[in-house]
Amino acid sequence: MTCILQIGPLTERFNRGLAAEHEVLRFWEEGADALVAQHAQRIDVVVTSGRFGCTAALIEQLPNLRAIISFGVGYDAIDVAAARARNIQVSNTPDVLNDCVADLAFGLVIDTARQISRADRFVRAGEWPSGGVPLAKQVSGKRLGIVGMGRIGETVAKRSSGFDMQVRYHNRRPVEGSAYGYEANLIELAKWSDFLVLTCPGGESTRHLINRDVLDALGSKGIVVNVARGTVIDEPALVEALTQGRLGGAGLDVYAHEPNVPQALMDLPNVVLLPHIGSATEETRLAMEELLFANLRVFLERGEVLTAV
Ligand code: 8YV
Repeated sequence: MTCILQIGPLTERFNRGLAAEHEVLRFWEEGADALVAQHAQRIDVVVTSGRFGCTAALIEQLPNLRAIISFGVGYDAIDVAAARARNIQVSNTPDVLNDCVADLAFGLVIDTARQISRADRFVRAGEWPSGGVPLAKQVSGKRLGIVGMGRIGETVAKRSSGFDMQVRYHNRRPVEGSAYGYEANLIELAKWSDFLVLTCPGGESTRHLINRDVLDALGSKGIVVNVARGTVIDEPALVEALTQGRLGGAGLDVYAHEPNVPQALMDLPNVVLLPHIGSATEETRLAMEELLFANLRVFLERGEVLTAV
C-alpha cells in the first residue's frame, strides 16, 4: 500500500476516497509531526493543494518521496525547485478550471463596474425608498487588458467578445498565434485599459508586478480584477490608491495574507471582495479531484504523473 502524506483537508468526498485506497497520514491533524517523523522513510507521495503547498523543509524530511500531487492549477506554494533537485515529480490540475475561473473574473468585472454587490446591499438595507445608488460604469464596448495570457487569460478574453470589448495583453513574451494585441510594457497596457484582469501565475516572478506605478497608470477610472494570486498586487499600494481615489475600483478573489482581508478594503464601496472561490463550483471541483486522482493512479502505475507542472 502506498503511504501518502496529505497536507491539508480537501472535500469530505475526496478525503474519504483517498483514504479508502491508500494509507494516508493527515498532516493537519494533531500529532502529525511526530507521525511524519516516525514514517518519514515510508512516505512515497505528498498530496496537497495550491493553498497548502509543500515546503523545501518538508521535502527534505522525506528521503523516499517520489511525487507531489497537487489540487489546483497554481503551484507557487510548492517548492518546485527543491522537488526537481531530487527528481520528485510535481503535478497540478490545469485546464479543468479555466472556464470557472474565467467566469468568475468576468463576474468581478461586471460586479465591480455595475456595482451589483453594492446595489444588493443597498436594497437589503432598506435604503431604496429613500434614494438611489450612484451611477455605475458600463462594461460593454470597453477596453480589457489581461496580465498573463495563459489558458485562463485566453478564456477570459473569449468571454469579452460577447461584450464587444477590445482586448490587449501583457506577458513576458508574445503568445504565438494569439488573436489579441501584445503589449510588452505593462504600464502602457494599464494606461490603455478600462479593466485590468490578472490571470498570471503567482510566485516570485510576478510578486508585486502590479505596483503603485501600474495602478496609477490604470487610474481613477480604471478597475483592477485579481483572480490570480494576492502576491501579484502590492496590496498596501492598492489600498492607498483606492482610498485616495487614484484607482476606480477593484474586484478581488485573492489577497496577500488569506484569509485576512484589510479592513480598509472592506470599508470601500467600490471594491468587490470574494473569498478565493475562482474554481469553487461543484462541477469544477469534482473535475479537479478526478484529475488529481488520475495523476496519482497513473504515477503509481507508470512512475510518471499525467499533468506535470
Ligand atoms: C484552488 C486555485 O482553490 O487552482 C488554483 O490555483 O487557487 C484554486 O483553484 C486552490 O488551489 C485550492 O487550494
